[in-house]
Amino acid sequence: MLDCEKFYNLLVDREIEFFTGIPDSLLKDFNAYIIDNVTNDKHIIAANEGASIALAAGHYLATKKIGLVYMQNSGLGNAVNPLISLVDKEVYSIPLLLIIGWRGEPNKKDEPQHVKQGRITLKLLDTLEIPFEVLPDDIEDVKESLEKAFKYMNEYKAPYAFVVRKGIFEKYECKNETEQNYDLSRESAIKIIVNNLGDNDMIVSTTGMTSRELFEYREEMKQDHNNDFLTVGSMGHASQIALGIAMSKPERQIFCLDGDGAIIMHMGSLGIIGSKSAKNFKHVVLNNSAHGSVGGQPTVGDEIDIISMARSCKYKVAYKVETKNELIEKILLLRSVDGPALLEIRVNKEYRKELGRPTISPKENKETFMKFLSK
Ligand SMILES: Cc1ncc(C[n+]2csc(CCOP(=O)(O)OP(=O)(O)O)c2C)c(N)n1
Repeated sequence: MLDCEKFYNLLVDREIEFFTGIPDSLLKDFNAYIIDNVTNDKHIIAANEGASIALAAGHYLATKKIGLVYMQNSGLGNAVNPLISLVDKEVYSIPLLLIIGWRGEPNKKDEPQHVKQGRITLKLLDTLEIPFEVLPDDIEDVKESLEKAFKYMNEYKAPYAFVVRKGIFEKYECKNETEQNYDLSRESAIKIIVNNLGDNDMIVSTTGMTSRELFEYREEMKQDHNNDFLTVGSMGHASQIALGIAMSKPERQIFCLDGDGAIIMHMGSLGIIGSKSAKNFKHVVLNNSAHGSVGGQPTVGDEIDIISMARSCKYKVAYKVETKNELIEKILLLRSVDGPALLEIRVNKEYRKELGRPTISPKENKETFMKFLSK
């Protein structure tokens, strides 16, 4: 296993001073180390993985120094365009070091949304003509690997990648945790929402623990999952799935249960929602100002004003709540008002450690959801 501090020091020895990316559970200890030890002007948790590539490119243009970009392999899709058309050696030729968490590594058990991504990760890097190595788990081997990586990046002025297997980094506990003292956790808010929706109201839930908590609550309540589309992958797109449904099913109320990290990832979608005036579109943002599902790394959810954003994107109404009673009142109101409507709920990032995962497959979920939606 790798000690996060030793790995970080090897990078610093190579003059890496700029870190950016989107968090991943496989990289969470290394990520926590960076959060604790790199100042905010040299570590940017970006909106999405493509934006991280661009940030590292900007850093290089300004300093001639190679930046480090970290991401889960799910994020490679978001990064492909700037990798090919910005930093590629046939375009601006900008070196950067990619650290990619390898979810869905072949022959290791993982969730359905990670299986194909895991299988094609190395092939995808090959196709992108980005040389890579699976990160060794011995620090002496890492030194040699870094030697090779920096030789390549300096000579060809192009990206180089390390693919990181599960369990490579030793545990590192973040010391810079921000205190949160809201009334509600994400899970308790989800329960209140479910309890106050109508039998025919449909939910599209975002990637990560929101979908898992929703699934578990239905199980606990001995309810079926017909009303819920659990967006297990494609982070940041739940609102557009919901909008696509809302536009074609005006007689049904469509609730998107979103996360702050997810709306920030593809924030432009808010403008599209506002422009479409779907009366039945109801956007619920569970704002814990963190990527809660992958380690609780901060988002800018505390700093931006989601309500003003919704209003300026032409949502008809936007509310913000922090307490249980306010939530009950506003969720009922949300059902009755004309949308597009948004409700931001401030929640803590805490979660249940023993939280399970959906036991129905994505295809089963799709089929039962479509059947119920067509009724
Ligand atoms: C494109 C992409 N990048 C990264 C991930 C890894 N990931 C899964 S959930 C998550 C955090 C989501 O944060 P937020 O929307 O705020 O919801 P929370 O987990 O806090 O409830 C991340 C980064 C992913 N699934 N897809």
